[in-house]
Amino acid sequence: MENHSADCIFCRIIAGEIPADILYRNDHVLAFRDISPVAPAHALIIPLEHIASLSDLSPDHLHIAGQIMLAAGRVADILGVRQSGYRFVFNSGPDALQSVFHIHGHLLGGTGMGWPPF
Ligand code: DGP
Repeated sequence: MENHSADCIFCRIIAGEIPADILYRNDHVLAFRDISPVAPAHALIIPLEHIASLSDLSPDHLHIAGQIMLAAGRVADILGVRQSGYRFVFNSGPDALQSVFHIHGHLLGGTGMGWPPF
């Protein structure tokens, strides 16, 4: 697998070494339900390539970044929240409480939300 990190939990989900409730997969991204959901619909969308955080994206990753954004609408459809609305959030670094260092967008929906988130 391209740029697989053996000690990354999300790379291990991609490799099928750790079970997950998979919602969607294509040649570029994987989407699965968050193990600790904070909304009725809570999925994570990750690139198959190991990239630690948003801050590590380079222009070489433009295609991957686009694939992640495109997948959001597809996953929202699968979760039944495309019409009602959803939020797509990336935590990057300590202030944002990023805990898994493989880029993941949190797709959150199925309930009304507040703003700002702090
Ligand atoms: P963040 O704080 O943005 O890095 O969010 C990481 C998310 O990953 C957190 O909401 C919980 C989720 N998570 C961590 N380990 C696993 C796992 O093994 N399986 C699944 N499905 N989700 C996980």
